[in-house]
Amino acid sequence: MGVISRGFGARRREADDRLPPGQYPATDFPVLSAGPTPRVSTDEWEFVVVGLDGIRRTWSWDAMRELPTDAITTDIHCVTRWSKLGTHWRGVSLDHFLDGAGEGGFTEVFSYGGYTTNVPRADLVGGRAWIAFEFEGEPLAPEHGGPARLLVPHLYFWKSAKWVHGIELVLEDTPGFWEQLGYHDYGDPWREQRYQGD
Ligand SMILES: Nc1nc2c(c(=O)[nH]1)N[C@H]1C(S)=C(S)[C@@H](COP(=O)(O)O)O[C@H]1N2
Ligand SMILES: [Mo]
Repeated sequence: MGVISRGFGARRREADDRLPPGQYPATDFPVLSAGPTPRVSTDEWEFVVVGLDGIRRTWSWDAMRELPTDAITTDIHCVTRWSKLGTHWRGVSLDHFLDGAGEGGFTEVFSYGGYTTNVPRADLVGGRAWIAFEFEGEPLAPEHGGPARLLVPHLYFWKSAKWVHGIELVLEDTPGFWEQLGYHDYGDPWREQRYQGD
């Protein structure tokens, strides 16, 4: 019996190391949407980057899909306390889109359907954020943000805007949809930045 409890104990501790404070591991993949699911076909989909210079750059679906892709294995953490460990995605690093659009400052991410969220520019570059279009080897389902969503796994999952349409670079941090309703402007799960003031 002693051996078995030690075994479970060690496994338990291993899993817990990957869980930020106050999170539990989910086995399902909950859908959290503030409104109806917009249906965006890849024919009409475009990705827009408005640089600090005010210049608007756009990519069609085909142009986006011509860029090099990354296979991403990562943990995701929702502020409602579920985390999903070891999820698999495919996407294009945001470095490809933000390069040359201006350094420093913040971004306003906007989605089809009207959702917005704010992220410092530095958090979207350096291979830490993607436009993701595949989940577990399948095209990303509409309810999870398909055809493409932002994936910023090191921040709470509300920063990973579903049905992403574009990013505007700005000098001042401007709260997005959930941030205006009291959620944290940055949202680091390891520092439990759930609400303004955390
Ligand atoms: N456009 C859009 N993106 C969104 C949301 C939303 O309501 N609309 N919800 C956010 C929240 S709070 C979370 S936890 C995740 C949920 O993603 P999922 O539904 O794929 O689990 O998407 C985030 N991105
Ligand atoms: Mo969330």
